[in-house]
Amino acid sequence: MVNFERFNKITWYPGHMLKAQRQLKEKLKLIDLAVEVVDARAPELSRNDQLMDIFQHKATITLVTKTDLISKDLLKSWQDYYKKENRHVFFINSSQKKAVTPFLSFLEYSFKEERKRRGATTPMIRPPRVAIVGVPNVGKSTLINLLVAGKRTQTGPRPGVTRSQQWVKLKNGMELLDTPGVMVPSINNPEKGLQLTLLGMIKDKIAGEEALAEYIHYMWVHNSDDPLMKRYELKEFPKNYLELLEAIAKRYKLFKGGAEPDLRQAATSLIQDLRQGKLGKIGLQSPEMLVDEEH
Ligand SMILES: Nc1nc2c(ncn2[C@@H]2O[C@H](COP(=O)(O)OP(=O)(O)OP(=O)(O)O)[C@@H](O)[C@H]2O)c(=O)[nH]1
Ligand SMILES: [Mg+2]
Repeated sequence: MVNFERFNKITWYPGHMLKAQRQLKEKLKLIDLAVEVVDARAPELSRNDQLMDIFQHKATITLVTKTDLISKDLLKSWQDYYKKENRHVFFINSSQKKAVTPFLSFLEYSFKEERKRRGATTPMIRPPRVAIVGVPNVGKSTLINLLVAGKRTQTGPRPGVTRSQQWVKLKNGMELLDTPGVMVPSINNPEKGLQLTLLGMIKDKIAGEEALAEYIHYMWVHNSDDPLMKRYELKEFPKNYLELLEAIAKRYKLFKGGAEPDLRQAATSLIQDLRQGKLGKIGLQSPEMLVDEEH
């Protein structure tokens, strides 16, 4: 069992995030609609309420990305959950180019609804402007490239790829603002910090690869289904994360100098396998867990 208290509180709020948040406030008057992008593996955990406070008087829609990384059942539970909550939530898997057409229609529809709500009667004389916001690495820039059908923004499997705002114009006239991902300034719960790091939203070195490996081992102890055993050809479940890392080092032939297993390399491989979906479809949060947290 992991004692989370012994893990340090995780904080990753470099200067560029503070600047990004300030620049969003400065641009607020120009923006008609905000799209809050979150990760399907933990849609509520990957929200930044403080960032979204900036848009409290604007129309906002939530886009859940990376639906390919969770099971169909979990996806269905989240869809049902948001329907009941009456929230504007759209789900997408960025590797399916077709998925973008209904989202674009949804954006246009949301924009028209917002104008109606505000009582606007005259035609719009300037293009609608949409800010794409959220925590790092959720797929904001990837979404923009999909919508524009070209490589206009920089993307990558690391947090903090986008460092400055960038406007991108779509064929339908809409202007999208790509923005740097912004993390909450401080995460009080160490377990949540580890989860956000596993989702690639915080740099690994802050928690440390071994701590992340320990958390992955803990997750599997609590999971009956076991792709981990198959992937690493394990005969029995490792008693602790060090045993797991040793087994991975042997499986991948990761040795330091002579015969000593390279546990750090093994931890890096484990984290990579998890993120690339090689250990199965992994959701870190479900609607049921939210209910439990409330009680
Ligand atoms: N599996 C999967 N990967 C995705 C999806 N959308 C984006 N990605 C990947 O997620 C990683 C991060 O994507 P980005 O678009 O750079 O994320 P971002 O939100 O702009 O990140 P920052 O600029 O760091 O804030 C990239 O490796 C993308 O290929 C998706 O729907 N499914
Ligand atoms: Mg980006």
